[in-house]
Amino acid sequence: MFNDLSLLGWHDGLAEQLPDLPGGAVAARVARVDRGAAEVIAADGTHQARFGARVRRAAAADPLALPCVGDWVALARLDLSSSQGGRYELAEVLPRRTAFVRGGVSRDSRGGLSGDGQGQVLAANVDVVFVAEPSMHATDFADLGRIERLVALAWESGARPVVLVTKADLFGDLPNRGLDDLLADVAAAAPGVDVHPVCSFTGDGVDLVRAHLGPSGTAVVLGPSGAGKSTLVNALAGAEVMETQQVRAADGRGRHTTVHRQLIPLPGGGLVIDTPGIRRVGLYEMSEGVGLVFSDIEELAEDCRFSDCRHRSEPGCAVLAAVESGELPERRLESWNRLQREAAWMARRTDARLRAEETRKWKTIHKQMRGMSRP
Ligand SMILES: Nc1nc2c(ncn2[C@@H]2O[C@H](COP(=O)(O)OP(=O)(O)OP(=O)(O)O)[C@@H](O)[C@H]2O)c(=O)[nH]1
Ligand SMILES: [Mg+2]
Ligand SMILES: [Zn+2]
Repeated sequence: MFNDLSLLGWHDGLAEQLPDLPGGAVAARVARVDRGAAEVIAADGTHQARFGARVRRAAAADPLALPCVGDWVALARLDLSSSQGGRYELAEVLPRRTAFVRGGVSRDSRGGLSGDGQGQVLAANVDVVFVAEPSMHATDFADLGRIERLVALAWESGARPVVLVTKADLFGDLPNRGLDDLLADVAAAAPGVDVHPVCSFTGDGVDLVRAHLGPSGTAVVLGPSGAGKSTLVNALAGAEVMETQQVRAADGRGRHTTVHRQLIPLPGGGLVIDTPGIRRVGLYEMSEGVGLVFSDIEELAEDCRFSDCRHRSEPGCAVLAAVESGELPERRLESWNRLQREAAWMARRTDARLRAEETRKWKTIHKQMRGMSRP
C-alpha cells in the first residue's frame, strides 16, 4: 500500500494535472501495460485498469500517447455499486515529465540500420536511465556503439544517463587490457556520464547504483538481453522480484527472459523499471542528445578552420588531426557520423510527416467549410 504517493514519485505539480472527472478520479502510476489494459499502483494498492475511450482515441491518433510504464494516470472507478468491488478505467494519461523514446529500426539495402519513423515510448517520468552493458559478450568486449546510442536517447529523454558495466566479474584480464582500460573506453564514449562497474552476485557497485535513485527517484534499466538487468533489479529490491536466466552457451546473447516492462517500487525508496533486452535501437527525434554524447568531438570542432567543417577531408580539420594523433579513436568519429546521419534522416522524416498531417487537417477543415456554406 502506498498511502504516501510521494514514495511512488508523485509531486505536487501533478495534482494540478489531475482532471476533474464526473465520477471522481484518483492518481495512479502505471506498473505494467498489457494489450488494452494496465496494472496500476494507486494509494490503496494495485489494480487492473482497462484503457478508457479517451485514451484509446489518443493512442489511435498517436502511438506515443499509449499509456506506458512509469506514466501517471487518472483512474476512474466504474460500477461503484457492484458488489465485486471496483473496476477501474484508465481515463487519462497525465503529461509526462520525461519520456525515453526509441525509434524503430530496419535494415536498409546496404545492410545499414535506418529508422522506420516509428517511435515507441519505453518508459515515462524517469529520472535516471541506467544503460547496462555487460563487460564481456561471448567473445567481445562491451559494445561502445550501443552505449553511445542509448546514452544519446537517454539525454534526449530528459533523464540523466548513467552507464553500468555489468557482470564486471566476468571480465577476463588480458595481458595488456584490464577492466580499468575498458572503463576508461566506456567513459570516453559517454563524456560527462557516471560509469560504474557492477557485479550483482557479489553486490559490488550495487550501492552506487542505488544512490542514484534517492528517496523517490525512478530509474529504468536498458540494455541487451543477458546483460543482467533483472539480476540487478533483484539485487536492488533485495528479493527475487524478476525472473532471471542463464545465458545460452551457444552465442552468449541469452534468450529474452524478461518480456514485459515492469515498474518495481524498492523497499528502501525509489523505483526501478526492468525491461526486456534491446539489441538494436534507432534514434528518435533528436535535438541535443547526439551532441551531448559527442561533446568531445564538438569541442575539437571549434578549432576546425571552417565553421561548417564536416570532418571528412577538409584542410585544417582539428577533429581529423585528433584522430591522426590518436587523441580521438577513429571508431568514435565513425560512430558520430552514423548517428548524425540517422538523426538528420529522422528529422527529415518527421518534417515530412508533420507536413502531411498539416495538409490532411486543412483538407478536413476545407471540407467542413464547404459543407457549412452549402445551402
Ligand atoms: N557472472 C555474473 N553473472 C551475472 C551477473 N548478473 C547476472 N548474471 C547472470 O547473467 C544471466 C542473465 O541475467 P538476467 O538478469 O536474466 O539478464 P537480463 O538482462 O535481465 O536479460 P533479459 O531479461 O533477457 O533482457 C543470468 O544467468 C544471471 O545469473 C553478474 O554480475 N555476474
Ligand atoms: Mg531480464
Ligand atoms: Zn573538422
